[in-house]
Amino acid sequence: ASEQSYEHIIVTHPAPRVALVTLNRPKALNALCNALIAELNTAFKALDRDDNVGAIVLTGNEKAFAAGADIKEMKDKTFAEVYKHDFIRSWSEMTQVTKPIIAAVRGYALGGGCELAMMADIIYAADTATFGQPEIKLGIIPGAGGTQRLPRLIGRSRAMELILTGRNFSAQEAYSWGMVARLFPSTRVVEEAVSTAEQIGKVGGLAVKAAKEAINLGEEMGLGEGVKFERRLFHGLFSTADQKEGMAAFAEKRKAQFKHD
Ligand code: CO8
Repeated sequence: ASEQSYEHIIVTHPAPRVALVTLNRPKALNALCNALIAELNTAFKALDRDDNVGAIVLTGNEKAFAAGADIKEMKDKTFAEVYKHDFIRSWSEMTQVTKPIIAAVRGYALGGGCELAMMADIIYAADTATFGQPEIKLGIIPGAGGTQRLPRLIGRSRAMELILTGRNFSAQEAYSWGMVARLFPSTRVVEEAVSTAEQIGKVGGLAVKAAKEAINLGEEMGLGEGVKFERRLFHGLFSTADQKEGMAAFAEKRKAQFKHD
């Protein structure tokens, strides 16, 4: 249902209820041009609506997840242009997707590429992947959430150092700081992400949606409000068929068959 052909991305369905979105501008190391971001947003919207999709994996290729915003496309832009059209704002549409997104990062995830990975809900990385926010070396700063998400993920001092110097950091560093959930050999990272997405696709879709919503909205709230919001969502799930099925299956010692409603 969400099949459509694109120029800069490829959308496939490698496992039940899993969509795999592959960035496909290999000659430019998946530099994120406007057309690519527009396609990505269209694809994510369609997949979010598709009842046959439970979770999404986002990847690039072995050499690059994405080497950042397209520098050649933006180098001559003026302040008036970027301000008038609110350049980069459309990038954050990815954060409106309600289904889980797992970024499977191989190769370079630099600048906007690192920011794109951080907009995902889970990051799996190849042990050879390279992350970085090199914008400072181009006379700019991260513009797609890097100054906000990186410190929240790895702590203020580390994020400050990385963003102010623009030095790359390794997958091992990203893993030891908690930004990356799991490391794999490069040849396995996508299949592992797909396998996790498949697992997520099997449990109740409404509970998955509520869990993601609680975690994400909680980040914008104080602890007390967040816990209360969580409890309201928790209460709401008692109105779903999946809650009745999940608990009945436990009591009857059988496997639950979730219908995602
Ligand atoms: N933009 C445009 N083209 C790129 C980019 C990029 N970010 N990265 C690589 N390319 C192109 C190269 O120009 C080259 O093209 P060509 O063959 O036509 O010369 C091709 O991809 C292959 O790249 P290299 O020959 O450079 O490959 P190497 O293996 O020698 O080097 C590197 C790989 C180290 C990753 C190198 O390509 C590099 O440093 N790239 C730029 C990294 C960078 O600075 N990224 C940050 C960009 S700024 C940014 O993302 C701002 C984000 C702000 C929020 C969003 C804004 C839109």
